[in-house]
Amino acid sequence: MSHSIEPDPAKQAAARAAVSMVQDGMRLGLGTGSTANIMVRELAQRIRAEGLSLRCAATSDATAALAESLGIRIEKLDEIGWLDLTIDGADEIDPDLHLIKGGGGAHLREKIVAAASDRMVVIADPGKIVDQLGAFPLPVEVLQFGFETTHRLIRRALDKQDMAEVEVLHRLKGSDPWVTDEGNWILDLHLGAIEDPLTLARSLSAIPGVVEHGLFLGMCCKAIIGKPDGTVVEL
Ligand code: ABF
Repeated sequence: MSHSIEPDPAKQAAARAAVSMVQDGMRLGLGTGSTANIMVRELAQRIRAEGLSLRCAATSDATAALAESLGIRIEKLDEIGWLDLTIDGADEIDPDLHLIKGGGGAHLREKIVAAASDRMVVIADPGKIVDQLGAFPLPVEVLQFGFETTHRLIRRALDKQDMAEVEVLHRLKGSDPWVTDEGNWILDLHLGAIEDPLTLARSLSAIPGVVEHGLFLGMCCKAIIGKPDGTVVEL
């Protein structure tokens, strides 16, 4: 007997609404995380039911494996070149559709894929909506080479922006460093609130050794928020 776990109805509603935007012939970016996983399953069903012909790139090895297991062929982003639509999850969404992403550790590839897309649509449950970004720790992917130096430079950048209290924690998996799909490590910045996301983003990007941070500013064109009753709201 198989025990299937019912997906969260809010995430499912958001995922289904986003998949309804997909049209035959599209080039798609497939996001990462539990909501994106539901989206990949919904997409596989539509492909099977309607015989859609799509070209798909994935934002993580995990998403690629899931998609392939459901019969969706995954190509390298560079083979496709440019994407019509990327559908991805988020950790926080503010009123301007600025995002924190990377709780799942995939924000580097997620940002590259989103930047190569005409449209990036975020799917989420209502718990992801915030007035101000920052309660969710901001992930920063950092090269292993010179890791402690990069850590110190991030610390210094935060101090200069009056954020001396912010904890900067090396993300672990058990007692080992969390390793991203690109072989890097992650620092999580426990900011509490981000007063000026753009200045913070610029200062982090300016540090050698920082590969990518999880602030997605001005990249998302629409957020589809599913509700537990199965309806959605678009922001
Ligand atoms: C990815 O997965 C992320 O960038 C974000 O960290 C996370 C959201 O996951 P979930 O949908 O499981 O909340 O999209």
